Amino acid sequence: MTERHNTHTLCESADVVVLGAGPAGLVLGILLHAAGIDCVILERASRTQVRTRARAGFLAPNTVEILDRHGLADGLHRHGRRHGTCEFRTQDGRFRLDYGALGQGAQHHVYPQQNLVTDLLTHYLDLGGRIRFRTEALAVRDADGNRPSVTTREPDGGTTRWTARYVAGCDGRYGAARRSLPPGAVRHHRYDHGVTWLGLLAEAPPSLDAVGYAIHDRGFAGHMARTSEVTRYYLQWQRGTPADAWPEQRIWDELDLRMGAADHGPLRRGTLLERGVFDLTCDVVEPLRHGSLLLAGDAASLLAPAAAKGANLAVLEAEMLAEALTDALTRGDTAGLDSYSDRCLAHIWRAQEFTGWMTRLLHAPPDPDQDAGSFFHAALRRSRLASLRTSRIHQDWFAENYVGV
Ligand code: RFL
Repeated sequence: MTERHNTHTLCESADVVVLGAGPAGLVLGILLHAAGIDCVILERASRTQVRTRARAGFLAPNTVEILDRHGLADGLHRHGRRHGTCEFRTQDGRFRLDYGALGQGAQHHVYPQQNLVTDLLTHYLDLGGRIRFRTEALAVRDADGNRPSVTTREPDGGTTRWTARYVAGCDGRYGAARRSLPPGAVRHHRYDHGVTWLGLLAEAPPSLDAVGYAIHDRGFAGHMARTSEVTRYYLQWQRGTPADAWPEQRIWDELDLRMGAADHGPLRRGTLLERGVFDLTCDVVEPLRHGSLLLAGDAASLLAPAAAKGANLAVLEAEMLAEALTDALTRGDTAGLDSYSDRCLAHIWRAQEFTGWMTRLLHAPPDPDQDAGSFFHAALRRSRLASLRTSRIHQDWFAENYVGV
C-alpha cells in the first residue's frame, strides 16, 4: 500500500520489511514470499552491485541442504565444484588433510557468493517478490512495539516510511538494524584478533587443488579456489597500511615466499581484480531480537573469514527466521520467534569457537610481552599443527567443524 504523506515522504507498508539483499535477506525474502507472507526487501546498493560483489565461496553441506530443500541450488549444482582438501604449509614442510574423507565425510561446495546471490535474486523476482534497490534504510523505529517502522532514503533523495509487523535486519555489520538498537537493549560481544588481512581476488586459475594455509615467519598467506579462472588469496598485512601500498609484482613475490613456492612450485599469477584490507575482528549481538526487530547474518554476528562460516550461518538463520515469522503471521504462534535467538546463538558461538581456533592456528595472538610471548605462541602453534598432522581424532574433529555450521 502506498500513500503520499507530503511532497517528500511516502508511506508504504508490508508485514515483514527485510533490510538487505545479501544471502540472508534474499533467502528470507524467498521463503516468506513462498509462504504467502507480504514482504519487501530494501537494499542500499544497486542491482548490479548486489550481483557482482565477490566475497564467500565455500558453502557447507548444511547450506546446500537448505538451498536444495527450497529449490534454490540448481546453479550451485550445475556450476559449483565439490571440495574436500586443505594443505598446511610451514617453513619446515607441508601436509594435506583430505577433510572430505574424515569426520562425517562431508565436503564443501565451491560456488562464488555473487553467483549464489544472483541465483537467489532471479528466483525472488520470478516469484514476483518486491525489492527496492538503491534504497538505504536510515533507521528502524518503535521496534519495542508491535508496529515498527523503517525510514529509507530513496534514489531520488526523498524519504519513505515503511510500517511493518516485523523488521528483519539482514543488512550486515554496518547496517541500520544494528544502529537502531537502543542502548542497553542487547549485549554486544566484540573481539579483535589483532590481525589484519589483505584479501585479493586474482584473475588466475587456482595454484593448488586444495585450500592453502601458509604459516610463515613473515606472516600468514592463504589460497582459496573460486572458479577455474579466479582465485582468492590472503596476505597477513600491517594494520593501517592501505590496500594499494604494494605493486602487484611485490604482492605475488610475497605470496610466493610465504607459500614456499621455491619448494612446492610457483603460484599461477594473474591480474589482481580486487584488493581489500580487513581486520580480523568478530562480534556477536545477544539476543538477536529486540521486540519486532530480528537480526540475521552478519548483522547478528560477524566472523573472521579464516574458517568460511559467515555466509553459511546467514543462510541457516534466514531459514530459521522465515519459519518463525511464518508461524507468527499465519497462525499467531510466536514460539519460534521466542526461541529464535537462543537457537541461532548456539550455532553462532560454535562457529565463533572454531573460527577463533583456526585464527590462533594461523596467527600468534598479540602479546604485550613481545619476545617471550612470540616464542611461546610460535611453539604452541607448531604443537597444534603437529597434533593435526598426526592425530586421527584431532583430524576428525577438524573435519567435522571445518565443514559444519
Ligand atoms: P551481506 O552479504 O553483507 O548483505 C547485506 C546487504 O545489506 C545491504 N545494506 C543495506 N541495505 C539497506 N539499508 C542499509 N542501511 C544497508 N546497509 C547494508 C548491503 O548492501 C548488502 O547487500 O550480509 P549477509 O546476507 O548477512 O551475508 C553474510 C555474508 O555475506 C558474509 O558472512 C560472508 O561473505 C563471509 N565470508 C565467507 N563466508 C562463508 O561462509 N564462506 C566463505 O568462503 C567466506 N569468504 C567472507 C569470505 C567474507 C569476506 N569479506 C567480506 C571479508 C571472504 C571475504 C573476503
